[in-house]
Amino acid sequence: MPETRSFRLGVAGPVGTGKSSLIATVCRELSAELQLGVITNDIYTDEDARLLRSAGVLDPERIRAVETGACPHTAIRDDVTPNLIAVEDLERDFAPLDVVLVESGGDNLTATFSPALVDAQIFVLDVAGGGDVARKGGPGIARADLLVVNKTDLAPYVGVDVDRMVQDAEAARNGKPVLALSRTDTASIARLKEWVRSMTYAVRDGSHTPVDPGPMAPHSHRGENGELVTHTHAHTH
Ligand SMILES: Nc1nc2c(ncn2[C@@H]2O[C@H](COP(=O)(O)OP(=O)(O)OP(=O)(O)O)[C@@H](O)[C@H]2O)c(=O)[nH]1
Ligand SMILES: [Mg+2]
Repeated sequence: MPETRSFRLGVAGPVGTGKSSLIATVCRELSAELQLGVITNDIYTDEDARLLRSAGVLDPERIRAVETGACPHTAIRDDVTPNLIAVEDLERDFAPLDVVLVESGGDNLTATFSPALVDAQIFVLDVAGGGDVARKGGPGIARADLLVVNKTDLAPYVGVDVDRMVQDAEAARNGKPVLALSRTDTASIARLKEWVRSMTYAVRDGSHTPVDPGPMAPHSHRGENGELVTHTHAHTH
């Protein structure tokens, strides 16, 4: 890997499952040990970047927003150029960076990163989305490098059995790791930290091969006038 090339780590998952919070946790836990940068993708705003800057866990200049103006899949999968340029600019401005975290705009269960943009990816679900979500599958759930079941502290309030949800997720993943996470559970945060650290070294020494989680199902979005727009995305590999 050239001197200026970081480990690029994607974080995707449905709206509000805790992607920004997870990135803030990684920054808080690892910024003393690794040189970090963050790129956020929001459809219309730079809200996530502002939220992360105000969390005070990383030099605000190392957090940049890409405003995609389109559906999140386009920006992280079909036309990754704006994101790639943002990552490379950050790597150049703060060289050498160890890890650049890229947050996808929140969407549904189908959005995953292209391996042209990231070396590895985390897919984030939360218990509040329902215990059966893990069984619904999809490329992120089945094949992301790490699946996080977040907000386990909320499980008693939403009637979700975390162990069961984790087992369902494991069954869908063919041995790939699943991490039950909560910001109130320090042991789970330690496991997240260890996963990011070991993946950083695996990418650096070439022992990790980026995997494409695979194509997206056709899906729909509300258009600007409230109309339903259904489309698929080209899939090239
Ligand atoms: N109880 C609880 N709430 C959490 C946890 N992690 C995140 N949250 C809350 O969940 C909400 C959404 O978190 P974000 O990190 O903004 O989620 P996101 O996935 O980045 O959201 P979008 O970018 O809008 O898709 C916020 O109110 C967080 O405070 C957790 O471990 N436990
Ligand atoms: Mg966010």
